[in-house]
Amino acid sequence: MRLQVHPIYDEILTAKAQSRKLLAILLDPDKIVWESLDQMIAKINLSPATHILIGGSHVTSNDIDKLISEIKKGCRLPIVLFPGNPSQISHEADGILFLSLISGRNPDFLIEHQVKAAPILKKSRLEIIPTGYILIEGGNPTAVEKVSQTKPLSRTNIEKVVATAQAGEMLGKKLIYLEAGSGADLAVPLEIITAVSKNTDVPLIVGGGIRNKTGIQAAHDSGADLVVIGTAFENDMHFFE
Ligand code: 1GP
Repeated sequence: MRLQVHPIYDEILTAKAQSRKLLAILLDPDKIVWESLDQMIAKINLSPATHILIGGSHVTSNDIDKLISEIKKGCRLPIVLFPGNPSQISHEADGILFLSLISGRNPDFLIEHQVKAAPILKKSRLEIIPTGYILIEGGNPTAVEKVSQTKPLSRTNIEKVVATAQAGEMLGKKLIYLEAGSGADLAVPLEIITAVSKNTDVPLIVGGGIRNKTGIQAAHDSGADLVVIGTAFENDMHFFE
């Protein structure tokens, strides 16, 4: 039988209970500059990051295993998969956000990919973290919107976003991820973060379009337990200095 251990999730719960804010750097395997990987790992080690997420909406790289094992040689942060589809599963990682795109109505992203992934995950040692993934309008069409062929929730319909997050929680999701989309013009509105955080109990991840320290701070202050930074670090390795 698969031994169930949850060190990553337990640590997120502990951090939430202690109001200790978390930060993840999202790495897209397609955008890795291998020649400067060591330098990038050194920058991650000097940053306030607590987690590394690996994945993207449409990753074509076959080097996810290699990337993770290289990172592990020089960095002790937990590595969590953030996959756009089951082809991005790597047994080298520590855990996986087992995402269901609950803001959308595309069955492929609600359950089909998960059905395909389940037998693979059942045999793996990855920590599986069921996550309700909620896409919010980010001002421009983002990759996740295009790939999933779903409409994001309106930035102004806070009630609908809260109800979606609550439904996710009631369905047993252990995390809620509010996503504006990678490279979004507009990050998730702070009012939405506040409302979801006040009206749900599970830890809250927020990402998409956050490109400076003020944005990170504001998301944390509004109730995000873990903020995700992708593009800003990808464009500038010195971002956290
Ligand atoms: C995307 O939330 C993450 O899924 C990060 O977004 O690339 O805009 O930081 P950015």
